[in-house]
Amino acid sequence: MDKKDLFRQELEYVHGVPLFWTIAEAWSEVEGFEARPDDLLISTYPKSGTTWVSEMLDLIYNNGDIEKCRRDAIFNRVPFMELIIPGLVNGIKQLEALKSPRLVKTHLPVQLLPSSLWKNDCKIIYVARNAKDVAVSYYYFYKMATMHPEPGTWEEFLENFMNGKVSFGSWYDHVKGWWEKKKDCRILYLFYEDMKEDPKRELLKVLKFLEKDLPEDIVNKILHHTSFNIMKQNPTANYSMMSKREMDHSISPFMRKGISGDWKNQFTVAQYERFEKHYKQQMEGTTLKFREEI
Ligand code: PPS
Repeated sequence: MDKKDLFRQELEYVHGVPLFWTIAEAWSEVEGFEARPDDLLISTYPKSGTTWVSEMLDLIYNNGDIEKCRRDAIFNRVPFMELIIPGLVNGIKQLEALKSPRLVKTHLPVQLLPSSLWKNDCKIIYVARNAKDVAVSYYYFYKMATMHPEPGTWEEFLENFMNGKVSFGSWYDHVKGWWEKKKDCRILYLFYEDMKEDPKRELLKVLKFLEKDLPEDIVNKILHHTSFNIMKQNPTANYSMMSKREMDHSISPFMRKGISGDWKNQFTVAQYERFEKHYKQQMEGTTLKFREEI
């Protein structure tokens, strides 16, 4: 296959959810993923704090040993399960090669999760972020990460986001689907905004969920190492080890702003009003509530 064909292609639908076309092509391989009982799944809608919580978890698993966590780039330490791009990456094969206990990243909506993760009753940490900040972060990510189709203008992208016509589908379905699932499964549901407000409180929740104790000084070390400014400088956490063909940080850095409420700098008043109306309809009847700034 000609490599240039991989990039900036239209998304393909899998059971109604738009995905990178290479994932859609390899779907049976994704469905066949073999989970292990001690896998920890990190599940998020894109741009919701995946890398942040992944770095935190790798540090927890390594008792705060910073050097050990510099052994490789975050996308190799915590493989992106469903990401299959011929000649570039295969999350399923990466995971097969990892020793237990594994950290597994996914952006799949709950209904598309490979069944072995449910059969093995794997623990899951889900991180959700408010829709408007996700939309903004996703727009800049579409611009810099060429596996996505061209984003078009912000106005056009926002329209597609609202209609679920972006990679991994509807934000609304994703956050609600996983919220419902937490009633029956071992899911710790976290919010990006809570992590911004009080990272220590949220890290302690993670430790409790993992039934793990760490001394206070290690907890503080992990918090320092996972602060936005430190992660932004860390080549093994900031995606600078990804090829420029795949991610061009000169267009927009992966570690962009790392704040809550940036949507205020992007939405026009008209866009805000339209979005709010649509949001109310989409989120009607759910107990799931978001904060939009800290
Ligand atoms: S991805 O590509 O979907 O896995 O991206 P993801 O890691 O989920 O989200 C990227 C956004 O998270 C911000 N980020 C952080 N914010 C605060 N603190 C820390 N440590 C941190 N690490 C990553 C990152 O900057 C992206 O958000 P924006 O708003 O674009 O800055």
